[in-house]
Amino acid sequence: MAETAPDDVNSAFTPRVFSGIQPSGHLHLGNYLGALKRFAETQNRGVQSIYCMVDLHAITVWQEPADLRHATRELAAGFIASGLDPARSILFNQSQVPEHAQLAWLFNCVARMGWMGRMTQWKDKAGKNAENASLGLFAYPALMAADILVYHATHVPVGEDQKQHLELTRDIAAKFNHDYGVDFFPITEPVIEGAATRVMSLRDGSKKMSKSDPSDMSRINMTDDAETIAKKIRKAKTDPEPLPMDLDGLEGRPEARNLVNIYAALADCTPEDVIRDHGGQQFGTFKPSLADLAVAKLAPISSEMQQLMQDPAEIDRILGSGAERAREIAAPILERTFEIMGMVRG
Ligand code: AQP
Repeated sequence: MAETAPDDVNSAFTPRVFSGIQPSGHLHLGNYLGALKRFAETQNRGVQSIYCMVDLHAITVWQEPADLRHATRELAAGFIASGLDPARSILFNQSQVPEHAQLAWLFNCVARMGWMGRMTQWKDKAGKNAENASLGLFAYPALMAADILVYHATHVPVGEDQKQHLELTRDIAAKFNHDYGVDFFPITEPVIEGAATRVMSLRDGSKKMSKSDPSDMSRINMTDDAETIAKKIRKAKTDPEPLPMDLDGLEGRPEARNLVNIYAALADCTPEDVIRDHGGQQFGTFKPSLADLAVAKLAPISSEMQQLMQDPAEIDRILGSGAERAREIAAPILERTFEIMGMVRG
């Protein structure tokens, strides 16, 4: 990870937060704890916040058009139900703001092939079949850099999995500034904090919880009902030992650590607090407590999402109005980028 930017590098920029989520499937607990919940907390601290359904990212792998449309609206509903207020934050759909794709092209000409080839997400998703992966999947991190820098965003709250892409965003900004002799783009700070920056699969403590995991039992979807949530937690993989009496005792026990971290993030406490209150318990006792907590926290969000989804036209209106506000910030920054690069703008 690139070193934290010295304060003076970003002092010329208004503090501004940007982040996005792909509408590539159902939202899950990892997206909620690693992203959505923290987005709402940031907004509530009064920082200018811009959040986006990154549909251009989603199509780097195949999406059925009807599913993409549904997932985009469902994701917007998830943002709002998790506490994002579209009047205070800017909430929109990436493809409605063409400046993202335009700046991404410019960054395709700044980023180096070698940088992209080293991205672990590219290697994981393209796997052994790189010849058949889309060009968009390879260039994904340059689009992500454009998403962030087209707003001169200074901070990006993300889960641990996005750390390397954020580092590349900083590299692109630094190379652009250096090549053109300007201090035009901020060196954006990743904000990766809290107990649930990497929520793991419920079936395998070494893999992150993910939309694309073929096993639905590996994740808790934000649309799961109470019974399904309880069943998935009951069946979550664990070891036969009780919970340890201190945090060191979680060493080498990734599944136990994952459940403790999930509990802490849902209860807004620390893993130490969870061990203090539940240390020594068998999973037969701890899992029902965790299931009750998860249902209590997620059920209101899921029912609000369902309610919002009854009125897709209203969701589209919210996204359209967010896109207009987003363009007011993005358009002049893109225009200035063209000028710096020497394009004649008439
Ligand atoms: N397991 C996770 N724990 C914590 N945070 C997570 N995030 C994703 N998974 C976890 C965070 O959610 C935000 C949006 O992620 P995304 O949907 O844009 O991309 P992703 O990371 O690729 O999510 P998935 O679920 O793993 O999707 P697929 O399976 O399609 O690749 C980001 O802030 C991410 O850090």
